[in-house]
Amino acid sequence: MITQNRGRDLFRRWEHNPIITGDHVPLQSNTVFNGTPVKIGDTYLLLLRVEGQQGYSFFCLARSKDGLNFTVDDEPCMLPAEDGPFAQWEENGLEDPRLTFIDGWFYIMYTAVSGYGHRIALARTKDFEQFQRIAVISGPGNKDGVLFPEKIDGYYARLDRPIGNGVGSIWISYSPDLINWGQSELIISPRPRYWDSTRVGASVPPIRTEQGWLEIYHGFKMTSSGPIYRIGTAMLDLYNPARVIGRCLNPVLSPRAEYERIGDVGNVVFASGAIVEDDGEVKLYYGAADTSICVASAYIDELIDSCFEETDSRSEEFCKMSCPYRRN
Ligand code: BMA
Repeated sequence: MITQNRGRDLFRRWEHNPIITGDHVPLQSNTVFNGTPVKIGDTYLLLLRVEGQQGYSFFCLARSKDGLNFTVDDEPCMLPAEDGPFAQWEENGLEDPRLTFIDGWFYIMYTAVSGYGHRIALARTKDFEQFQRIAVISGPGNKDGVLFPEKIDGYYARLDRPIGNGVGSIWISYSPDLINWGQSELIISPRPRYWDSTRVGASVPPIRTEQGWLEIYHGFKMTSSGPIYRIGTAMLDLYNPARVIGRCLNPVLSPRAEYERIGDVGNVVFASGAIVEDDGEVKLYYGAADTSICVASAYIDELIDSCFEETDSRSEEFCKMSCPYRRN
């Protein structure tokens, strides 16, 4: 599908973007954005964040045979829990799901929102009909949880974005059972001067490549008219993903199209998942202006190269620049 190139972005937008808007959702919805994809055989599923007219979000499923033209199911597939241990943490909605297939299950890391703030929660499904909630797996002030698709050294691993002192950075944590998480380490910080100078967070569950774990992340820079959310790439060591071995200098996708510039929250491109096709094409699904869902595409080799361009990014010097607050 690689099509429209706006010149300055490595990712090429599909010419018929946006692929899903509130008009495609057969429910009373305000907007739909930040969907996470999975491909099962020749069927693409997109788990969508739908914001209802009331103002809080929940999840719906959309289906497609080509990854471009989707039909949204008639009923939501996951609503905020109304009773039980999750209800207190989901009373303001479910946001930004990220899907990872591991050990025969599709795991969904999502943001549970309550009056106490954002927490990362974990659910799973085998068939996208029955969804089991597993646990709330972070304290408040944390979101953008993405699960690695393999264990590292016998442990599950995740990236997330806790806020400490107002600084949002990407951290890594490990778990023996997906419930208890620890050994947390800061790995990617905002970079002064750059497009991701104010805040960064994980976006797409890490993609295994020969060069390492490719992480497609988001970052923003604050401006006098608010943040501009862009998408970038980083490469993590395959065996020790706490070690960042590459990071793009330039964003790989920035808001430029009208549907990315204008919406409920303008100047936002925000990815939550990607499909790597057999020929190396990466279809990136992203929310545009918190109002619609779009797709853009690039080749995996281009994305790998973007992590290493224009700098000897494997050097110690680079690693310090990537994460200035880290001590080793
Ligand atoms: C982030 C998340 C996303 C949202 C983005 C831009 O913090 O809340 O859901 O798309 O901001 O508003």
